[in-house]
Amino acid sequence: MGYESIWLKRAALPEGATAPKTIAETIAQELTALQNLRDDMIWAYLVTDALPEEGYDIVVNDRKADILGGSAVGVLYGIYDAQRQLIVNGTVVSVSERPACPLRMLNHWDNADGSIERGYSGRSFFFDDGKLLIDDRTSFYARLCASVGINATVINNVNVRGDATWLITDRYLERVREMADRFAAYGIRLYLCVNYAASIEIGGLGTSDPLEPAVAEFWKAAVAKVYAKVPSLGGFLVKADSEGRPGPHTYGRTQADGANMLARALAPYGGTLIWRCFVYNCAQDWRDTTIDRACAAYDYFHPLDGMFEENVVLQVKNGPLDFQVDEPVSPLFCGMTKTNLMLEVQAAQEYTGQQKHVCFLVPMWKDVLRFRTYAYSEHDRVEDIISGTHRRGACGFAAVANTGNDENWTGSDFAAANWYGFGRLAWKPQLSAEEIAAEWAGLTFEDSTVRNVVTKVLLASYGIYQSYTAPLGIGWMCNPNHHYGPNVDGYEYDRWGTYHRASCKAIGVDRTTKGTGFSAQYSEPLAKLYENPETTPMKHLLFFHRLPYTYVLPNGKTLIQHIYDTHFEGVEELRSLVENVVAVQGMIPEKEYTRIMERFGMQLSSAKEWRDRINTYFCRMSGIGDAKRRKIYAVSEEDLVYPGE
Ligand code: GCW
Repeated sequence: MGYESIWLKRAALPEGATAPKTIAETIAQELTALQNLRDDMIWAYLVTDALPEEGYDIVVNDRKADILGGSAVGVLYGIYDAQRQLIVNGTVVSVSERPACPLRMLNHWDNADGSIERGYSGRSFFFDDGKLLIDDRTSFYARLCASVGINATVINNVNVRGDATWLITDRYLERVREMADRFAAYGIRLYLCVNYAASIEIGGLGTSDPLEPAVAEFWKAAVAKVYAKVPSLGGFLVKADSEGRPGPHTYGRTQADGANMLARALAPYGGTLIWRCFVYNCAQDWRDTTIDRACAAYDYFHPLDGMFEENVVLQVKNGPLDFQVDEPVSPLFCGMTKTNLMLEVQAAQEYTGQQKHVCFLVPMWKDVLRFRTYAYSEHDRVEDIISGTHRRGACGFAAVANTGNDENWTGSDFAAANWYGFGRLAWKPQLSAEEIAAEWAGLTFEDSTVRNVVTKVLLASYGIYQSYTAPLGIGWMCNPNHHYGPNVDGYEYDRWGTYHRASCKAIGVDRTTKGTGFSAQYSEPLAKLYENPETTPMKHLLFFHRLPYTYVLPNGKTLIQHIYDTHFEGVEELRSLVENVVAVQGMIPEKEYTRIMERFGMQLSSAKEWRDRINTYFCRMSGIGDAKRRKIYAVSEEDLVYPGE
């Protein structure tokens, strides 16, 4: 086929299998794949009303296994579970599974011309040159998604421009339907991103004011046309009033006005309107220390809680800024108890090494999911909220996808574990990072030593990446625009609201009530905890506080020494991680091994660059030397002091 079906490659489809057109055909193919994995067992399946729609039970009795599903999709998920068990463990045991999040969705930032915004794995396999691509890869993609329980996908970029604005018109709808049918055969619903200003750009109106009846009429007619052609469409995803995209603010209207107008057009067809909360002022003056981008989403949306239509879901990025290596959880999860919420994370490694660095994000996502919001008297974790525990309407979990048309789908072989892990967590947030890493390694590699090494590499990778990049939750410090590699002041005097404000004495933005007031957006006791550096989690210390380099951390080190130590140690830990993989060279297929080593080479040189730039910058800035006298590029030893010596 010219490309690899990564973690399912050992669940071989029947010889000559063609893209399934219905879910029944998919089940038949996957049952054969299952049979091929274990042909001495009898596999049977049944759809039963006794189970929730997407749920399944596997009941194993000696040599017979019954797969019961609440629907055909439930059965399919059960079959994938059995395949997984067989590949990873060699046996299958009885299980009973129900998905946690109702919506388990990928967001692709693919443009109609075939480029991918923040794509690190080649070009789009959905679009090329203004056309929709539908081929075997479409179905392989759906297979991979369905195998981890992903049930929704948005194929076009949230920045909807040019041709993509026309996806909801006759120009594309025939092909959109074909695409939707391909996905439906795997239980996946297609969603589209729409251009909020479509009423102007394709509707010929002079406005996209949500309260203007002609605008609502435009959308009603557009949606009617879309559903006449593509009845299975899940709905729309919208980025409005964000980074130059149009939105209701232009007309002095609220985010709720905009979202509700579109939601009403979708409601008669059962469509869902997903509206992003990534709204902030991206034309800030760096001189103005009173504006804090971190506050923006909550400031805009919290006053609107309870004012959204039932078929609106607000999609909230995990942190208040933008997919940095580590951010505190968005306070919107504390303050929107009357609104359907969806969590958005980024599997595409925009700020986490761009799929050149190994960075398994599941441990970070787990922290977000486990986060207690204190917004409810019980079941108040983010994972409860996005599972719809407190709401009737749709809720869920979305990841910005990290795929492209590279042979291995994700550029870095290890990055596939983030795609895989996202799906597994959306299905079952209680799975541990260790379980997910071991599952993925077990599915992807055959040798048990390799599986162990890979699991270890994945689990260590996030902490290592964190240690050699921007310290203690402060974020950014990367090169502007493309966001790869270190540049401490890259965003310091820019318009994006992303400042560290380092001086010769201190670093950080005071986001307590004495500063920008961001900490007060959280429920108690969180607000109080974040108010004080001593009770703020160390990994987010510089997100909330401005502190002197001599501040003593809970680990007994000064802030500056901690920066030096983590940066030196991070690179050394990375080196030893690479050595672990080198040690199993002969046990990994050569092509994969070569690819992995190439990426490690890039990661190592980039990690060193991060280490030296960060250490040197803060050494020169603070005039404080490294107590351990390691190599830092201070201009002159005479410039430095060594406190306590
Ligand atoms: O992280 C930023 C990216 C933009 C992206 C934006 C968003 C799609 O740098 O490329 O645009 O977030 O999430 O909308």
